[in-house]
Amino acid sequence: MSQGSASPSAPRVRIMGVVNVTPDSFSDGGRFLEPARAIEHGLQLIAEGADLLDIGGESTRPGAAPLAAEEELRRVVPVVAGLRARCRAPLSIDTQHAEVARAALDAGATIVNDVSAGRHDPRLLPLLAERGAGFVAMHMQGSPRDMQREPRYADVLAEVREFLRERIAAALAAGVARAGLWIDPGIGFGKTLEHNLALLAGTRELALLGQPLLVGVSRKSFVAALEQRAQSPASAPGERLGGTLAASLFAARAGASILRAHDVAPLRQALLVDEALAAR
Ligand code: HH2
Repeated sequence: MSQGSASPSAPRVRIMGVVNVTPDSFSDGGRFLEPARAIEHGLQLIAEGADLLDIGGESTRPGAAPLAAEEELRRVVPVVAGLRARCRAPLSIDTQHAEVARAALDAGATIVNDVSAGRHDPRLLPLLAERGAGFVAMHMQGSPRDMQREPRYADVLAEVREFLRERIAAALAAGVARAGLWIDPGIGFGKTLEHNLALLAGTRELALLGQPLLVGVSRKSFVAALEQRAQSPASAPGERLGGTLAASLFAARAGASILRAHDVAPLRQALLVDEALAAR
């Protein structure tokens, strides 16, 4: 979980490639449900420059119903094991369930990415401590099923900052190592367009919390919401690369350490150019 670049010419910012082993993810559901296809996809993302992979078996898109842990396990474990056998990149498991996390850690994952930041399953933080696993603690208001109904904050940046501060303390108190603890504002998770923009604009402030900041803007609906606000048609998730890159570079320049991305090659190219120019 080091923050340094793998080689002097690689981008400073790390890229976490997304491998969704689901029938219903918002942007690529059903494409990689077969384990062999998901494994090939993960290897392709590494070839494109991903520094680590995030493997998920449950969609957390707005409105998604919770999935039984057994089904989630069935989807992700063969993919984690297959990738572990074929690459050296760190593997993260995107889950809210301790039993899924445990099986994925057994199969070779070393990081758990939890959109509930350890609140959904009280067994998760002790498990991470016991295994010495890395942890991504993300902010979400509500649950995926209801989070976009009417998200409300008095001051979204202050509230998310306080939440992340509290989850850092909870993780450390449970015995999770500070060196493996990342935080994430949870773009699109219980947030309106204005909330998402305020959080992205506050990236520098969130980075001051002292733990590496992970940001996931890839293909998210705030891009389409901005198009609609500009009286143009809303793009489909697979058509949001321009907006994704703009938000990614903004977050990277403001101190994000890791970007979670579906489209790794164009993001890496954009980061290389942006970092080279910023260094002049
Ligand atoms: N976004 C998604 C899922 N997991 N985890 C973190 N830490 N940060 C994020 O921004 C984040 C996340 C949503 O993207 P995706 O996995 O492509 O969609 P779905 O949840 O529909 O599978």
